[in-house]
Amino acid sequence: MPVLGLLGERGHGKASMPYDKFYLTTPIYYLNDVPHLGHAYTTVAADFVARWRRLEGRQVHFLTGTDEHGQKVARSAEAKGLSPREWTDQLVPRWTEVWDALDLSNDDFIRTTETRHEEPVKKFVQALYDRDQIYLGSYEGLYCVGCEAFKTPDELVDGKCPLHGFAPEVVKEDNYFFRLAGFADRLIELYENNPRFVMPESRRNEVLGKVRQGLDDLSISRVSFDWGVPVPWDEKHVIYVWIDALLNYATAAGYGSDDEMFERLWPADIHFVGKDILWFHAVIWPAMLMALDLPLPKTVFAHGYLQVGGEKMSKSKLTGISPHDLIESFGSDGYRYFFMRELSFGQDGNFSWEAMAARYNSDLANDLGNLASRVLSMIHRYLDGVIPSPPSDSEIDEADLRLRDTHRAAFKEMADALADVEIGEALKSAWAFVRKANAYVEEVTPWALAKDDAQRRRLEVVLYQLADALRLMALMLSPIIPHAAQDLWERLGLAGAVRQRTFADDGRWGMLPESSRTEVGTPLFPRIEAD
Ligand code: ME8
Repeated sequence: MPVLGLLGERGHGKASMPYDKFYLTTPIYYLNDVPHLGHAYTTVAADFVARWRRLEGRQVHFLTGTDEHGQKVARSAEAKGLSPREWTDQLVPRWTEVWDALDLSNDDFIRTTETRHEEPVKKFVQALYDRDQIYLGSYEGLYCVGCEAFKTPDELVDGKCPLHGFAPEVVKEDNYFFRLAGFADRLIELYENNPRFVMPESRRNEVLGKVRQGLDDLSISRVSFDWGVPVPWDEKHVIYVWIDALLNYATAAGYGSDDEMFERLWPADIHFVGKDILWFHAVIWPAMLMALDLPLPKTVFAHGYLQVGGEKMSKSKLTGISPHDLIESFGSDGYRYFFMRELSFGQDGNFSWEAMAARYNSDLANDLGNLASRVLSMIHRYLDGVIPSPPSDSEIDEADLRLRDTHRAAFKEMADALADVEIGEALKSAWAFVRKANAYVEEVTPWALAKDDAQRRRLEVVLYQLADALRLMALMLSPIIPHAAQDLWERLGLAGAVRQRTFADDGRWGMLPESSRTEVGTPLFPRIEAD
């Protein structure tokens, strides 16, 4: 992936920016309940990547939304004594308010009950039928409403679904089937020829191994309930909720309604999903697209599961803590940073209040927050809060060059890590720069320089460097801590929104304008006390 804007002070000026779209998605979440930490985990990760790509100068399209059809949602509505439509209409704001509180920058939010989705879904399924990719058959199987999927006996533990803890229901119906079995060879070829189609690699191997064992055709309609999109040629049936749901990625991009938009956005560059739903995204979804000769998404990235208190994921524990509780204590920046930094993105990971407070205090309050307040206070004390002129090449010494080199290396490592969706690694790299800037303060001791009039210009040079370092941090950290980054940007006397800048325009040293008026302000990240 080209890294636009990897420009040091010896940079080459503006990179020319071709139209370079980046379309990324989260799963669309079931509206059977309110969002929990697990849903927020995927969504924040996607937002981090979306914001980073925008700073790279790409035309980002970031989609999230809600999955509203099917038995799972219908039954939760029934339990509340509401129609599915009333229930989902009530629930959507509960999701969007959490996304707002977490500063999500999504460009679109799709609900599968919208006409812009339902009509194109019918078109897609009709096109499959017209190509003889769908036939009527009968099915007898075990259906888990929690997963909204049929289960084979070997997928059950003591007769129960291991993810949901209850026994699936026996279903016997006439269903329409999609000829999935016929796609096994093409899918294997896809995984073999495109190592990045399923990431990380361990997941790709899992999928490959399973598909090599062969595929069955897939039941794609249901007749026993009606909360769904009707099968266009046989309206007794509704389309299986997963077929309906997967299509959101295409319908939201204009499939079946806006050809010009679809042409521009499709295929998706990356679908972020949890490992629980990898099979649908890595097998069924590409087969559906192949069946209509449509381009395939470039990457499906399946991350691990978040656990609470070190125990195996339990839904009641996970839903016991709402994202709001954590945002209240740590702010949305603290929330975003913790989950992205602490957990290795591909693997399962743990949440605890203790770990979150420790990480917040060490990285945000100490490393970054203290650096900002020290630097801004010294500029206030020694230079009346005004940014001096940038140093010329001859005024730069070895210590200054090492700071700049650390920035360059950290930025490149961060960009490379994000291109590989190694989210925790990206933040580790960024913090190498933050820590180096703290070490530089100790090395150059501005307070000692301030005592010696002969060192006046040297004092200006080091404080300029430090203020400029804060500016570069605001830019490269704005995708993960957007509030604090904007705050820092403004305290440095910079105008406008840092999220609208680009690495190409602003990623070099020496771009902090002379005479900017800075402000010290309150701590960016007030320390959190242990209890
Ligand atoms: O599966 N840790 O929706 P869903 C990390 N509607 N992520 C978690 C998690 C955990 N403990 N629990 C949930 C559906 N997630 C379908 C998707 S897409 C076309 C249709 C996240 O509401 C993770 O991304 O059950 C997982 O894949 C998703 O929520 C499941 O959300």
